[in-house]
Amino acid sequence: MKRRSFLGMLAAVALAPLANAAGKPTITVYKTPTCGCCHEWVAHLQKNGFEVATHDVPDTSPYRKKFGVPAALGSCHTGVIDGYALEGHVPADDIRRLLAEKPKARGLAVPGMIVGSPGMEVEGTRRDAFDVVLFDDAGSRKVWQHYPARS
Ligand SMILES: [Cu+2]
Repeated sequence: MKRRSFLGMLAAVALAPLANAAGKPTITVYKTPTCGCCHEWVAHLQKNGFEVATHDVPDTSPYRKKFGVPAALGSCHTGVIDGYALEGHVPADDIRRLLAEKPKARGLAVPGMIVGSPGMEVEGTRRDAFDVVLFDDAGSRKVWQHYPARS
């Protein structure tokens, strides 16, 4: 076997847990059945190349607990991909960067419900400024990406 194809094979094996048969990374999302903005966030992810497996649950807080999302960073839905938690309206670009850089962390969160964040767009309305927060189990919080307000 040529060294090059062997390395290619290794890369394919390393990426396997990330991707489904179609080669798209899959995000598992826990949301309540009546959450409209959760649905819109899922649509945003799908539009941006992610496969999404949604689970309607009566309450998302047990999932936050299960996946290590602090209550203070809570929002309306909790997603999981490749061992990372995704809380709230996290933009697809930031998830892609998370999967590429693989920082030592528990996940990304956009706490609360920010007007103008992906899935929370209101036509004819501003976007509020918000931060995507990288958090870990030891209480560290870092700004992964800042989004300025937009009128
Ligand atoms: Cu929401």
